[in-house]
Amino acid sequence: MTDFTGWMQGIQSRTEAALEQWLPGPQIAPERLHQAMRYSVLGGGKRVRALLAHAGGELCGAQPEKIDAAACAVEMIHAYSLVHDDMPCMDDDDLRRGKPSCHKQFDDATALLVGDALQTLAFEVLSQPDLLAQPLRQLAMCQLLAQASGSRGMAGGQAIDLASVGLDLNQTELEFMHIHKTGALIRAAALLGAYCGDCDEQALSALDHYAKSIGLAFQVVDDILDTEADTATLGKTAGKDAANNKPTYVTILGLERAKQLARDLHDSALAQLQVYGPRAERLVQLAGFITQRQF
Ligand code: GRG
Repeated sequence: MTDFTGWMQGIQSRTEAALEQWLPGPQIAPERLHQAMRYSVLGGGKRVRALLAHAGGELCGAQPEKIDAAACAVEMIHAYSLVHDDMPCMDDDDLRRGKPSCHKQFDDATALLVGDALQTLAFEVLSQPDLLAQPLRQLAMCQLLAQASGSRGMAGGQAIDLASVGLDLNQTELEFMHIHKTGALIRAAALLGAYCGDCDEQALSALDHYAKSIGLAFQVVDDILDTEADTATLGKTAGKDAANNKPTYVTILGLERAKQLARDLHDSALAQLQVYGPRAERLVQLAGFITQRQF
């Protein structure tokens, strides 16, 4: 096995190349929309969801070329969510991935359309006819991504988030919001990678448990970074949650208990993976990366 950093950079660059291919060129009409889509997707982001898709796929012996499609689809949904989240009607943020957010660089209407078009492009990628030899499995993958993104997944979590401003949520309510808002897509990323390979029920269940725990850990760490890191490091506005009077793991638990929770979730994520040995190594390394990241 290569080192984790080398593996990560390899996945990041192959994902970038695959996204580049899927996104319509900047000279293709309507040029401004395609330029804004490319602006929002390419050249930024940690690609955590693509990494999860590949690590989940490795657990199940999937071919990297197949996983690329799942990774691109999830990254497109993620990019759409960031573009819409930054708009004035939602979180109203001017900075994303270290540059002006899409509606600042272009305009509100374009940003709205960028999100819409990225969402449908994700399903175009995932439904391409020659992706898998098992069409029913591929249909299940489309269904999984749709559920993870929709009102019982990410969009629902966003609705709860918007409604929770100024409220005193308890930890259970906060967890419910994050399981939907960020956790659902993170879970889908790992499982979609696995579906590209050949997984038995036990491996899928271990991966499901891993993805749920690491999805929550991702959010706890995000809350910690929002209080501890600076805007330049994050590439987005730091301290935004406190400024917006939003409940976070840090406001509910305090910094030290939030850090302990991230460690506990990390350990829980790995609990069922030991039996898979080297096949699960990337998942193990990725859990460490997600919980120890600085941005
Ligand atoms: C608009 C339907 C709709 C949903 C938006 C996920 C989301 C819901 C909004 C993002 C707001 C936010 C900052 C959430 C915290 C966790 C998170 C998703 C951070 C951004 O993800 P990273 O760190 O971003 O993976 P990069 O840029 O690395 O891809």
